[in-house]
Amino acid sequence: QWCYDSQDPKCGPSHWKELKATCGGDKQSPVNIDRRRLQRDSGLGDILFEGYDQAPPGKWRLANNGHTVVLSLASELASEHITISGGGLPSRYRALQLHFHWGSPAGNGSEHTLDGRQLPMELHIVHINVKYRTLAEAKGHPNGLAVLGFFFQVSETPNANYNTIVAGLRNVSQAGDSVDLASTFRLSTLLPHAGRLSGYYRYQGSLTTPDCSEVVVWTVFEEPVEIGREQLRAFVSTLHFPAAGPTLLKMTNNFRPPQPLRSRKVFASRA
Ligand code: SG7
Ligand code: ZN
Repeated sequence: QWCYDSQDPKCGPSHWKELKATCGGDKQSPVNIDRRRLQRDSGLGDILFEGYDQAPPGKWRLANNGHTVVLSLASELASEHITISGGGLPSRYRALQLHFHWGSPAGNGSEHTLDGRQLPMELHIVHINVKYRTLAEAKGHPNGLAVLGFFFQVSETPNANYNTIVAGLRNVSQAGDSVDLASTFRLSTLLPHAGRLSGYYRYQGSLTTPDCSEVVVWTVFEEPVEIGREQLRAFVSTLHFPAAGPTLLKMTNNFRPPQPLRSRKVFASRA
């Protein structure tokens, strides 16, 4: 089984390629975004977010999958109308789930880095190409998935839009736990301010966990989401990795470090 170094360095990211050869491939994620080496692409207009601004018909489900906390819709049908398109994406994509990567009380935990710097936390919204029915099918195609990445910035005041998720963490503190959230909220409320989403980076990469399938069109936004210091602390201190022995291990540093860019280019939507 794979893990993060914070669980056991013997199954951490540097060993993933021994389990799945793809994890040692040439198009792996995350990467460092070196802002001096971007290629501006005027074709990268605004992404069209549909269904992001409506409360979904069903309930949100929060789950601890042993590697992160995942938010998805309790009924998969409910996400049918939450889609992204445009912005140079090769197709329309439907939202599947979102999850986070974070650090520890001592350090930051984003997966992508900006000019070599890690940010406190990163949100990933995973979407599937509407041409494909299942994740397994999408994994067979280079444009099968589109993941949106958002960095977090710590503020002294809480971000009330994250209250429902943060309050739910205590119900999913152990691996395998899941809970249906009582309150409904719109996905757009978890994003940075609408209208500040036109700055983003685009490159072709992979899932950041095994099997590391190289099927992801990545979009990483410039504008960070603000989160309160105490809210961020709730992620670091409430959740646990699967127990390996008698003692519980807090879920911290669940990020993969940047992978070589090799012959790839990172494109920028604006100069
Ligand atoms: C997290 O990251 C989970 C996985 C996800 C993986 O461990 O969110 O998803 C589920 C449903 O457990 O894997 C296929 C997939 O979405 C990798 O996603 S990521 O590349 O965006 N970090
Ligand atoms: Zn992720």
